[in-house]
Amino acid sequence: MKKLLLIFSVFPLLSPINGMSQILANYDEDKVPALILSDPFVSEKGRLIQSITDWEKIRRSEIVRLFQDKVYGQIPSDFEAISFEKVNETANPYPEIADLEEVNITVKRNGKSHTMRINFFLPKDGKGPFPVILLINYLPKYADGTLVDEAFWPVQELIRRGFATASFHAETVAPDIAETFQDGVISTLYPEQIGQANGMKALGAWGWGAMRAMDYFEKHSKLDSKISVLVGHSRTGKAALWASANDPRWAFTYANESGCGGAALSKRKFGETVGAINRRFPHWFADNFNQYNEKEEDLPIDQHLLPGLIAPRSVYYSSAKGDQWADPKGEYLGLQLGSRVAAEIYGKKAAFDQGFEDLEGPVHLESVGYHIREGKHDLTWEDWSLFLEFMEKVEK
Ligand code: GTR
Repeated sequence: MKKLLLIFSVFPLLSPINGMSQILANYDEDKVPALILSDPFVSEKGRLIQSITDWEKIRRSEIVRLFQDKVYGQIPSDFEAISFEKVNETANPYPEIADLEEVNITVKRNGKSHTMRINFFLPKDGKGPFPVILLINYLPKYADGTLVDEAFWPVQELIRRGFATASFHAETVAPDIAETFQDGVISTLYPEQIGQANGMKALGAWGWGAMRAMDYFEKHSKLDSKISVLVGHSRTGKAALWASANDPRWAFTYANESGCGGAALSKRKFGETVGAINRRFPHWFADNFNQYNEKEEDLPIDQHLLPGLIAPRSVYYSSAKGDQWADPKGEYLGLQLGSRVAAEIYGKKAAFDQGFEDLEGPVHLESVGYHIREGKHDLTWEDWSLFLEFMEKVEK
């Protein structure tokens, strides 16, 4: 194996963390170690996996268990009751084109309850049933009470195109703060998760929130929850991928610039590394993930196994050229390798032939798609519109 050398450049946005004077990151392709990645099509007992049955019964569950134990932690799904209450506290910013439903979702378990909130817009035009797009939002709630930042969540455009669209703020399920992330759904409903090495952490909790939103969509008479999309950017892109791996009800999963612990291969150690993310955000991943800080080569899996858990449902990744911290090439490779499950097990036209360096535009295949754009780390209209183009092609 090639010897790993790090070039020392300092990621400009990071400040000293946990006593480290600086975060060191590699941005030199020549310094990326040779990759040894586990084969999606060979089971732990050495069985060759070629059929849908063997994939779903043997290999898929092995991979889910490894991601759960070593990377993300559990998403417990049991509870005793769920109820939905419309609250309508905020003025509808788009009364001409959309109806607004603000919904409190209350879940009960072991005599305790947790309430999360979704903000939900339905087109006024047409009877439906409407396809639905859910964004897991992690931006702080807007102080002026506004529900929408159109640059990030383009509600008007989505409504005009005939979608219903909802979002929830990550913090209504689990705060995005290392000291307090448990003070939501985790300590209230699932306290036994606390302290387990593969216990639920913030990314899993946000994924749990997406599942509860889907529980609401499934009961809604104006929605076609079969055409459902789960969208996340960056940290919530990671959460969206893990949620969709656990919940087959999402027809499309779109992770924008989800980087380390999301789309990108950890073993490349390019840009953000496992150690860097675990030190900066100790509340996101399972405690076990710390075992691989500066030891990514020891991981028994890598992110190329994640798209296969979503197959044959559609999965879409996007990157930005100015977001090298998220390792665009590692994101592309993760999807290119990961799409082999859709192609070879499920027979989808999902084989990525192009190398990352040869890309000339978006790659939109039967159930997988990718684009990279100019600019920096952000979820923009360009990202949304290219994803919607992909979706239209798949739906045809
Ligand atoms: C980055 C972080 C990423 C990513 C992102 C975000 O700085 O290192 O892992 O999740 O922020 O959520 O915006």
